[in-house]
Amino acid sequence: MASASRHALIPKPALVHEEEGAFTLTPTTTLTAPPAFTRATTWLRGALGPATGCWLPPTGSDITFTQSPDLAREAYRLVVHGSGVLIESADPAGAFYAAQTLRQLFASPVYRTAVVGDGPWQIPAVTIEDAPRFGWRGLLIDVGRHFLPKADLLRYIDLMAMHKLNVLHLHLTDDQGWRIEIKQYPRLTEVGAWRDRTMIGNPLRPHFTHDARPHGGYYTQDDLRELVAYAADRYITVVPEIDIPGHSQAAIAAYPHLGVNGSTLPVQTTWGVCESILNAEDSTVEFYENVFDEVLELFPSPYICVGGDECQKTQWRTDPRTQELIRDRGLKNEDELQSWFIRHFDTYLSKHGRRLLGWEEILEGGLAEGATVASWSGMEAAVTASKLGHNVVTCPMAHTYLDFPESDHPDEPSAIGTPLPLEKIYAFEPIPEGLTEQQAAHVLGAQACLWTEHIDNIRNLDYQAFPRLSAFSETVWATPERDFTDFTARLDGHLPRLDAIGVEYRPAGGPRPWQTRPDRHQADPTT
Ligand code: TNX
Repeated sequence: MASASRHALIPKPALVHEEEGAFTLTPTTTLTAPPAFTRATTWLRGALGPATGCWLPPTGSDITFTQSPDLAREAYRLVVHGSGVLIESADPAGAFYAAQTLRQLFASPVYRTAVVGDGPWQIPAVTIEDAPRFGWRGLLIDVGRHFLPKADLLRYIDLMAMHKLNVLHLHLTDDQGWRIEIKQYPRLTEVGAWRDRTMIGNPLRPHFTHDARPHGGYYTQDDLRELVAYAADRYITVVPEIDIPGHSQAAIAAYPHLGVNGSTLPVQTTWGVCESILNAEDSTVEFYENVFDEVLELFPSPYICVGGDECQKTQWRTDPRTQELIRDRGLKNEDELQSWFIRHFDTYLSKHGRRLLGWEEILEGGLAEGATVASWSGMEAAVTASKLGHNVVTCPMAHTYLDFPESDHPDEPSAIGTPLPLEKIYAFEPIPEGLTEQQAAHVLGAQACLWTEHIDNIRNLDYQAFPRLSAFSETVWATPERDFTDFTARLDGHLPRLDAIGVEYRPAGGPRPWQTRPDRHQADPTT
């Protein structure tokens, strides 16, 4: 434990044993590895080279990667001694995580992108044995509410990899924006990716207003192929989300025939849950099958998220044609219609060898056979679904929503949710109480969520994400015991790494003075 604190390793490895001596990296240090581990070694060379000038030529074996089939999936053993480094893992992902840990053993300037000092680049002799607790170590980024430029998303993939996270849940569509190019339906991005203005502040508070700035953006299919490949090189799976049948107003704005009464709607400019919902015509289902055909081609992920959350069913309830469809299909009510929708895509996805992921509301009218459930309002849906034998991912908002403010300090920039301090996210336990061992095995893992209604730029994204994401990484990677004092001691050594990268995390002392709430500024009094 003491040496884990000394090396400030985050997430904390399962076992750290300090040895006598130290290893020094020099420009002549060599590296050898089996071809299967090339991704990890390519990454390591690119991670150590720029700041140290040591590029690890393959002409010797000072640093040796070997394949040890006895180790578990994603596990590694890392031994540093005076004359070299030995890394063992069964699979390439384990080798990659060992490489991440190895980088953390160096002083924090190793995270810079050019040589700013001469070293020496010395690391202490140590033996580390490590393996993840969960297979789903996720982060959701909502690029629908505010578009995040591709370069920033690539940077987040690197930050996730640094923390040994392995699932990027990309929330690509919502009422306020459609962010993925679909060749067959160009208006989804021509129209759906842009809005005229944006609500500032929380709709539940008395003083909200609008800015007067258009907002938008989208990823081309080549951008997405690049993101997926960049993530795969870092053992991160990108799980795309196309939200249906609610949260679809941007799509309806682009193609009004998808909506319930065919009337023209703008891309939504306010926050909160919209009334608009897709109609349940066969033609709409076919439209989305065509969309998903392109999505599947871009994203090799075994899981595809179809949303299913926060569907206001008023329009379905009051629309005669929808009521007729409900009767024709032998359904009882609107909840069953939603399940009919989701079941259709469950069948579609399993036909294509994929699995459906949906938010907990997909439980409402009966759960589709192959569905995995993301439990977000709390842990109840995780309990229900795992008792039904379905896999679940837990992301209860009170414990994992990084758009929630860190404190109730008036200068916190976020404007949604209740405070989620560092200590609370660090204490998060991904497995709900009251499950048998067999039911608990359905918990694939957990994810933190960066919803972006109130996060319109990368500086605020950094501020909301860190260091809470560092704490979260430990809840999904490390063994279940938690020691917040030990964590904060390691965090003291971890923050300089984030500084070296240029991450504008929230300092422990409180909000950065220039990051006051956006609704204090930019308000256009005429709207
Ligand atoms: C709930 S979580 C939502 C999101 C919001 C978020 C804000 C979920 C499935 N729906 O649409 O962005 O709260 O915290």
